[in-house]
Amino acid sequence: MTAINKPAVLASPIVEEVLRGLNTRPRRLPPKLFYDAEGSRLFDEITETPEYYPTRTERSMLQEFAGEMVRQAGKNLTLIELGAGSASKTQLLIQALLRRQLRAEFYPVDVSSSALQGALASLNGHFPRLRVGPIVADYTHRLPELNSLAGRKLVLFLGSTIGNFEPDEAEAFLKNVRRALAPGDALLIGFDLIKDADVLHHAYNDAQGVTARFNKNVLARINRELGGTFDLDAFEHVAFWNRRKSRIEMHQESAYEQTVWIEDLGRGFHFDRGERIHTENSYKFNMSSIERLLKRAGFKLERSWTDPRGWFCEALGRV
Ligand code: AVJ
Repeated sequence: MTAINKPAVLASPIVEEVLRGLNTRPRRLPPKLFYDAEGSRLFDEITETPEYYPTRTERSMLQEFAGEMVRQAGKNLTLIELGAGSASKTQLLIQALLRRQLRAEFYPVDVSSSALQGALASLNGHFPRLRVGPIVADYTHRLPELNSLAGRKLVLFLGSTIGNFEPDEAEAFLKNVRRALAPGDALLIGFDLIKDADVLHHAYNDAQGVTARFNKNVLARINRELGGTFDLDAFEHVAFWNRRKSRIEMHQESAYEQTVWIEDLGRGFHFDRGERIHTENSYKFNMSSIERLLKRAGFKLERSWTDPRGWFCEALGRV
């Protein structure tokens, strides 16, 4: 006779973080919660808006400098990309790499399996000399084991994703990356630079409201995955440049006093009118903050590239 087990309760992986974040004052939700399939799609849509300059700027820098970047990184490279998303910019580095070496391995790591599937689909057929090993993982929690990989490693952390970390977390995170690497390995990391406040503001308040929808998706996701009852029209997208802290802040602001029930947490959350949930920080850097951060994490800033407007920086750190 076949034993039938009781069905296990599959807790959504976001339960803990949502509970913790909504219990904290001021309330906050970690930005990685944006990136379910819908959020990853919305992020890609943000990158197409005229106001959101980082992706376009970084892409044009990779178009121009990918050859120099991989040459600087060294011979016989294995690529690991943290937060790969759809990996559309990475193709430029892969192309440059495959001009210099016959074969290469590429390990894209992301929390979103749908984004990785997209990455795989877009690489498919274009690079017959490339082996791709996608890894679905929350790399902020635990880095994949890199010791067993062959050759010199180049870790890519593009798009200024590092800007989502608090300064102390950024340092701790990069220290972890460095510990996973060996002497001679390298890190190519993108930083969004401090610039005109208006340019920054509009990049996170685009006229079509794509960023607002992206921000709201975190509430929609709680509704979908945890049986939440957020009224999406009762919260407003708020994003502004905090010059003192050198960061863009994004929040959801409760339009009026309300209580939101979340079924899987078995309780309601009361919001005052005007109360905010802090959903993201996006830190902006300058050359000295970049150099300091890399140095503290144990990397030597070996070389950096910027665009003509000085809006974005690609830095090569060496272990
Ligand atoms: C993917 C973290 C680089 O901070 O600019 C875009 C995410 N948030 N618009 C950023 C984001 C709002 C983005 N990063």
